Amino acid sequence: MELKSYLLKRQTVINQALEGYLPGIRQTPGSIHQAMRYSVLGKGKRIRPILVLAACEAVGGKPSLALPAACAIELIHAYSLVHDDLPAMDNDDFRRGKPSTHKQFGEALGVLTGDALLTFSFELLSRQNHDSSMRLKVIREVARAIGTQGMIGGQVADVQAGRRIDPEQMEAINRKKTGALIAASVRIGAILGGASAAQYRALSFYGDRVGLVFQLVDDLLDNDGAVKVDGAEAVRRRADRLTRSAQSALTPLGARAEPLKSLAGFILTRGS
Ligand code: GRG
Repeated sequence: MELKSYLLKRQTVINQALEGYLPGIRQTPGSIHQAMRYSVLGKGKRIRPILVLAACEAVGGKPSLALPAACAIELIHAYSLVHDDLPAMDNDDFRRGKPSTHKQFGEALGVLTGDALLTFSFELLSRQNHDSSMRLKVIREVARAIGTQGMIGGQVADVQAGRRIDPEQMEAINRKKTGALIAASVRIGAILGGASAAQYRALSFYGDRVGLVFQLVDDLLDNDGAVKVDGAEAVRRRADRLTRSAQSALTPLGARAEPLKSLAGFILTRGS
């Protein structure tokens, strides 16, 4: 399949939906709505929402029904970036080729923008066209992935880690900090697509591995994290192995999982 045009099509749909969901700047208080739009719209690969739609598709669901949830995941990702860039965290002045949110709008609005994106993401998750038990499952899945057992927990462990960190600790941090949201993206796509128990298990396995690969590749690109602990060669080999095992897990899903298979390859070989 032609991944480039698939990605472009999905990115366009997601960007249009995000544009429509986010509150307009004329709505009071305009400043925060402007900062939310600034933080979300524009550049961004949209990997996580694309995974939501592709997982839904892989089990025979209609991707358009999973669009609000896919966008909610992107809002959560944007919130994590906005907060991660704050002076109290990584203190980054630039993000996606422009000044980071707190640099553009000030620190207080930076904190509030992250909070607002997170809050709004749950409103979107509750708004979907699915029955309430499915909605509840999705909300629980997302909340778990980004709470103290997931993204926040990983970030806390990262912030508090000493200089000497062993490979197991590193992997535990990666799994939670970045892997959990990616794995949850795949799982909620599966749930919204009406996955059977076996399909959900296969996609969970896939999501877990792809989530880890995402962070390993990030470390390879930045020459940081796992690369400092294990060396680039070992990290590259591990990422290759994990990708192959993620792709094998898709076999029972047949041709409908082709996009997910290509996406795993894209996550492994991406250059940014
Ligand atoms: C501060 C609540 C809080 C959480 C921080 C995920 C995270 C935890 C911080 C993000 C910082 C970071 C740059 C982590 C490395 C992996 C990562 C999330 C990279 C950026 O994701 P991409 O490549 O970015 O999907 P785009 O811009 O394409 O959306």
